[in-house]
Amino acid sequence: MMGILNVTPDSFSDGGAWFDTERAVAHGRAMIADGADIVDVGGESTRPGAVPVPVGEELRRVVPVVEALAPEVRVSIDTTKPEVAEAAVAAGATLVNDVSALLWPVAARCGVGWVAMHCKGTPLDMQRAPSYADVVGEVREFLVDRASLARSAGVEEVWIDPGIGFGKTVRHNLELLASLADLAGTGFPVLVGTSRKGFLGAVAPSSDGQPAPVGERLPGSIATAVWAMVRGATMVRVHDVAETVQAATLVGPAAGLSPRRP
Ligand code: HH2
Repeated sequence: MMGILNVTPDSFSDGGAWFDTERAVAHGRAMIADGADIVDVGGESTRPGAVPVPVGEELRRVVPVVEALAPEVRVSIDTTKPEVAEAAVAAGATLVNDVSALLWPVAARCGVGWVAMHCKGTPLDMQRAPSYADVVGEVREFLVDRASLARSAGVEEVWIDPGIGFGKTVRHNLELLASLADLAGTGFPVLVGTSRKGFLGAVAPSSDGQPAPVGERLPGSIATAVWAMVRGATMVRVHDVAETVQAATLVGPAAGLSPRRP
């Protein structure tokens, strides 16, 4: 289980909640207590339309939080900037979570793991009519290509992630979730992040018929996280660690999941 720690003022679901360093560290510790195996620290929102954060500001947000948590839990750094990835590794992070899928040379140089996530476009433009001839095939081909490059460059631990909500329509997200076994079949461990994302609210609207707002997406977040695990994801990236751990603990034995992976 990867717990999400957004040290940002503007993340789509919890912007501002953990922007202060002390509050962020306390929330990281709470997620450890709830069962997070990895805490994923990010200092820049990737929500649709998000404007990039200057490198100095991103460093200021994440480095003290990584430093504080790294002695207590495995920390990943959610960034697309080489300078931030390197500084976070120096502060104790051992995994680079990269939504641009371009930072494998940094992971190779630093001797840490790397997550290649698929994104069509950039957060600024990714939701402007994304289209694919074959979303599952194209995402798989892209990820295997990047993951193989990383392996050849010497990165030993390489994860792949379909990038739910990143340049995808609701239908694309559902097709990718339905075909996770396909990604798992590549042999690379799969990470999936559906937590609180917009497609959950679109598929299962509120009682007034409107898309369910962020605060009403916990059931869908848990259901899709458990689904992902059952269909082959080795790790899920979630905001609500305790709730997802409880669901996985219940479903796990019936589905033949091992309690903690990796
Ligand atoms: N989703 C988000 C951010 N980083 N990394 C991976 N590997 N997979 C994901 O699905 C993923 C990710 C978006 O969620 P969140 O961090 O909660 O929001 P924001 O980008 O607005 O901070």
